[in-house]
Amino acid sequence: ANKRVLVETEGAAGATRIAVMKFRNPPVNSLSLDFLTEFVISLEKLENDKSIRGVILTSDSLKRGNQTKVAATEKTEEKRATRDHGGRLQERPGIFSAGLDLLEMYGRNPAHYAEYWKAVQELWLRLYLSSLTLMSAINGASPAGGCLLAITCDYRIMADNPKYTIGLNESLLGIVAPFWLKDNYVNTIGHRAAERALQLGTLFPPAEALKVGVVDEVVPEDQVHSKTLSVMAKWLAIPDHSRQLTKTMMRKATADNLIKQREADIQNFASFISRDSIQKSLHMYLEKLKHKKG
Ligand code: CO8
Repeated sequence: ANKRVLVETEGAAGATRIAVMKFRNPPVNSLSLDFLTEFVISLEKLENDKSIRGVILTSDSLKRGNQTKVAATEKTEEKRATRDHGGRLQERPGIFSAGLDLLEMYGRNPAHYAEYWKAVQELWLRLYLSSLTLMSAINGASPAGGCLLAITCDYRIMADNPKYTIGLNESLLGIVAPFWLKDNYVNTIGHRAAERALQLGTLFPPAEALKVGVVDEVVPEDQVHSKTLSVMAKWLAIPDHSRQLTKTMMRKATADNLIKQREADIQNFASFISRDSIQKSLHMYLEKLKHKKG
């Protein structure tokens, strides 16, 4: 079967190893139900593997474009590029994750919305409370659910490419981030910055993301992976038990707020997203995505 999450481990067997989870869910690494299911299973395996203490989340450098898609039979590196009108190969900016899959939230029935939302909650809880040291190597656009993945991590490093933006842009789609994701944002960038960024749906380019604190570091694109590995080494020098207890101390109350009312949150999402006005907003947003093509 085609894997949507590639898991690669680095380091010798027996010694502490690091795992890299690479998203590969074309065309835009959206968090479809299948992706979420596979992701959570892979993460659970890593949690249970005593030789793994650190995990890096990154994109398998998806590149695609609005022009003619290159035939799947061509060389691997060409598959992710596109051709311009002259037939020349063009590099397209990368995508970390386009966030929740809009097609899981549009034109489906309430039972589907409920199932999907439960999977989204599960992903967030598992990541936010993970005993592993989690880092995001953000090598592409990271709106909404992409930003969610990143802000559950203990550390974020973003590629210095002004085409990449990160943030919770839900309000631009006519929807509202759930309270627990809002809390995660507040815990990351502070109340005032979150209040403004959430209302405006701000997508921050790297320099601004760094300034507001959505990411911890911005480095040249070709150094994202090596830099993440070297920061990871520093984190792994800390004893696990004290680091884990500290992480729990910082995060437990925020996660408990959701755990206490998961079912109500699911019902709330399913009824909100089913509203005609919300479905209409999503429809318009999807149309806008289609028509921005050149
Ligand atoms: N879900 C499903 N399909 C998507 C998504 C998505 N999130 N994003 C893009 N696509 C589709 C496009 O419609 C397009 O489809 P098609 O080829 O059939 O026309 C295809 O993917 C390729 O997209 P682009 O041509 O736009 O690709 P680009 O490389 O030009 O751009 C981007 C990539 C920057 C990722 C761009 O697609 C984009 O901005 N996408 C939208 C991202 C976004 O706003 N996501 C928000 C999702 S909502 C969310 O995550 C949190 C919701 C919280 C819940 C609220 C509770 C009420």
